[in-house]
Amino acid sequence: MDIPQSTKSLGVTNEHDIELRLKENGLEIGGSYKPKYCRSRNKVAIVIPYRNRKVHLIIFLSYIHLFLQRQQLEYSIFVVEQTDGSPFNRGMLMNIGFEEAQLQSNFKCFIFHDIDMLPENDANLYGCPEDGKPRQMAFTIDIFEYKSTPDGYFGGVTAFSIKDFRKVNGFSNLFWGWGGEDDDLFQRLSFHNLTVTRPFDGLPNLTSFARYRTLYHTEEKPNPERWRLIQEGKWRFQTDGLISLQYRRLFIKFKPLYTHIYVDIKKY
Ligand code: BGN
Repeated sequence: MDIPQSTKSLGVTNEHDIELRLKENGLEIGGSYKPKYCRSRNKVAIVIPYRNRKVHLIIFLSYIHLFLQRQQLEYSIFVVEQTDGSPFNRGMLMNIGFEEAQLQSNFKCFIFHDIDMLPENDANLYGCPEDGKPRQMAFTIDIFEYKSTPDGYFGGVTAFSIKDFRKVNGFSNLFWGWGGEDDDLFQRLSFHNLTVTRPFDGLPNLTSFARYRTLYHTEEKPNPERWRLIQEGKWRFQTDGLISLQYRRLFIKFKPLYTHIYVDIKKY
């Protein structure tokens, strides 16, 4: 596996070296970890929607495991991969990760994480948010020149208690192609009076807690339907989401660095 030069600074070499190194640290099969010398308060499931980004996957995993371990978290990583055919459906893959993770263990909360986002600051805590307080983890991002993202931005990396994600009925399943599913999710939060929190709440000078670096990729094809879907979203909050989720799981594999769930989802 060829890892780009720019990521060597993250200590990334190749997949096998990373597996060995992380195993020495105590990583268990399926990409699960428990701190050795203390008990983590809650168990966190990290859900990554995925297709065709092998190099990103290796870079992301080699970075995020060490990041999470420095925070002494108990966690597992679920990579939910969509088969070829239909346009990518980020929201639906997140919903699937949410349901599948619960078949494996009793997670208290979920972090829905794009594969191309790397948290820069160890003070950005990936522990569970309280009920009623979903968290937007990314506030300033390198590709936006680290300018503050707008109040309504709820993409990239978000954290939910299990109860809140059920309450909002998860993501919409109807966003095929790039864009809008996160805006729809934000509307779901407002509809249910859930307050968005951020890693630096109460510490307004420390927005740098929520800084992210992104991994480069070519632009995805935007979904031309996204504005209409967002606009009409409110009529579907109760009927479209976890409640209407349908998919075929082709396999689940417990790999050294992550649990790999391969799914067939169709655009009807
Ligand atoms: C927005 C996208 C989001 C995306 C952010 C950041 C839309 C819907 C029409 C407004 N929303 O514009 O999905 O996370 O950019 O890239 O395209």
